[in-house]
Amino acid sequence: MRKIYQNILDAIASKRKLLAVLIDPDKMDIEKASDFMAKVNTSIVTHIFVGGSVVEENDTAILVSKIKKLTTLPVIVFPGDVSQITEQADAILFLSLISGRQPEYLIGKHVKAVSKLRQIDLEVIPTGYILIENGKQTAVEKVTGTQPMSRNNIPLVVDTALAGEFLGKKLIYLEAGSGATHPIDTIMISEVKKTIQIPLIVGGGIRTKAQLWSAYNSGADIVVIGTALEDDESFFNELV
Ligand code: 1GP
Repeated sequence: MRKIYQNILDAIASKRKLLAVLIDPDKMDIEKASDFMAKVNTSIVTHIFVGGSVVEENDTAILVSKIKKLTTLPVIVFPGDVSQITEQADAILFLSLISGRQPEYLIGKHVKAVSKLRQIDLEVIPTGYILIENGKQTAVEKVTGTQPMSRNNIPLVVDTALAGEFLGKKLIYLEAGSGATHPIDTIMISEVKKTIQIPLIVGGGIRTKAQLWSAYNSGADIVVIGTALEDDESFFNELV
């Protein structure tokens, strides 16, 4: 079944906004997964992203397998590394870090991933991943050794997103970084959205319902929330 991307397109065509909760296997206590997923299932969350910058081998597979038993929502690998690919999931964001100039994160790890991907039935969704500076160094910067793009140079970010689309990416992900101090600026979201035809994901530093709605109103098709729900599960009460 390769329907995750098509379902995203269908949702956008019918003007439905999508919300992904990001679960980091390194931070989620597997014993608490049932309670967490019960809250996810009664909220407006539409997708589960699983991944992290630094995750122990097999932790992603164990967590995804557990989550799949606890929800009918699609589970998508958002990998920090090749080792996080697991056939238990429904799809993978095949991320190319197009804000950076590090060959390993533009094509190197992708080649390494193929031997695993060709053996399993995982929907592969090519994604242009754009890291924007947010006031503090993010895990993505440290792990990848790349610089984020300036949040003040919106034209360059717009051109980068469109270059990603021209390269054949199916999604663009504007990322402020996990736990970002400043979420992606609303003007940047709207300028990118105006320019690209493919769906737009926005994540990093979104902690309130107001920030969520301003991302949607600016043009985000999918918003990703991780830290805010990890830190305070009562935030789910606002997402029903
Ligand atoms: C990080 O965009 C995601 O990759 C989510 O960020 O943890 O800040 O919500 P937060």
